[in-house]
Amino acid sequence: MVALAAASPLGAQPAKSQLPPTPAAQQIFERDWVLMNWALKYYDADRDVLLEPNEAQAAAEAFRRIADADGDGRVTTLEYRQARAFILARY
Ligand SMILES: [Ca+2]
Ligand SMILES: [Ca+2]
Repeated sequence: MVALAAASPLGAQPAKSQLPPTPAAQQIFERDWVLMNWALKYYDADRDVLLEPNEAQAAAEAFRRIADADGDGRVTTLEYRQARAFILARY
């Protein structure tokens, strides 16, 4: 048997020019008022007291930088709790 994986042509699917904003970013804040207050305070760029998808995205990225203590790119439940406590105490 011969593997021909490298020879397969590209599929007919159109390339996506951009990714849609992840709803997950907003859910993080809708679920937790501590994080929502923090996000609105620092990332509500247009000051309408609503966290639009782009603002939620920026806030989620900032939160991940704060929370991901071991820098593996993932926020575990423990890291999430510690970051939430940190934000609650400091902001
Ligand atoms: Ca806003
Ligand atoms: Ca981590």
